[in-house]
Amino acid sequence: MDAVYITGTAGSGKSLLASRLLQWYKDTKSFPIILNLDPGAVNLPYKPDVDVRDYIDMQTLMERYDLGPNGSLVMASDLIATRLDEIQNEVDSLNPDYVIVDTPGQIELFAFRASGPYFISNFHSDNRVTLFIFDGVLVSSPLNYVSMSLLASSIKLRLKSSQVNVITKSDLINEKLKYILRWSTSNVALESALSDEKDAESSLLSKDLLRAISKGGFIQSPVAISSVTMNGMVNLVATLSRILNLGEETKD
Ligand SMILES: Nc1nc2c(ncn2[C@@H]2O[C@H](COP(=O)(O)OP(=O)(O)OP(=O)(O)O)[C@@H](O)[C@H]2O)c(=O)[nH]1
Ligand SMILES: [Mg+2]
Repeated sequence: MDAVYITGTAGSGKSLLASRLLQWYKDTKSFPIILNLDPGAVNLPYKPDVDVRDYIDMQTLMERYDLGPNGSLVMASDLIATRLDEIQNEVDSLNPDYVIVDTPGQIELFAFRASGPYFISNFHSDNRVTLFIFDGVLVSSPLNYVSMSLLASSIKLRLKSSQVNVITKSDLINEKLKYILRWSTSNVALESALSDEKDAESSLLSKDLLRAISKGGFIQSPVAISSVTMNGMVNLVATLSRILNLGEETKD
């Protein structure tokens, strides 16, 4: 069983992509399942096969500990790791080829607290890969692109997993996609676009950050997709297969 974790900022398209990957793998005659790890999910575009909400109930947490919506989300995220064994057993009993893991919308609760990294390193699978989603609509300026690359690097540092960066909603950004893809493959093009920004201080800081993450080997060209038109999905699935097939040596 291979595990594909889908991470990204709130509303970036994690859940819809999870449902599209599920269908893609089903169409190729594999047996995929979706594990929903978002205790705060209200409406999902798929029916989870295994659901953390069966183990952690936000409403009960709010009432029992007199918490507001944010406090209960923090607590619920911290509790995910405590249910790892039960979730593992439920997934194993289904014996899938792929488990697609949809993670909480508030990425800081999953990646920057202890629970998410603990879950990923202790949940057993043959191979694993993490997707980090760049919301295409948010990365259409060079300054935002660098900020998002920085966030992608810090998620990689925290989750210690092979990572594929993905730009979603490519159908909404049409022309701009070509610039984003140029920045993603050429630091020279990105620095030149940063130089054209009016905000000189942010531009300079972004160039420094870009050089730092580039030097650390964190720069990685994202795969652009649309979960609406399905453009780019072939590339994404091929990239995932390559990493998953490489196996053990790419895990960390
Ligand atoms: N046009 C377009 N819309 C998309 C795409 N991917 C997601 N969306 C829309 O973006 C919104 C958010 O998508 P979700 O899949 O719920 O995003 P999420 O990251 O799971 O959101 P949270 O879990 O709430 O953080 C929904 O209205 C989706 O229909 C895409 O590729 N193209
Ligand atoms: Mg979601």
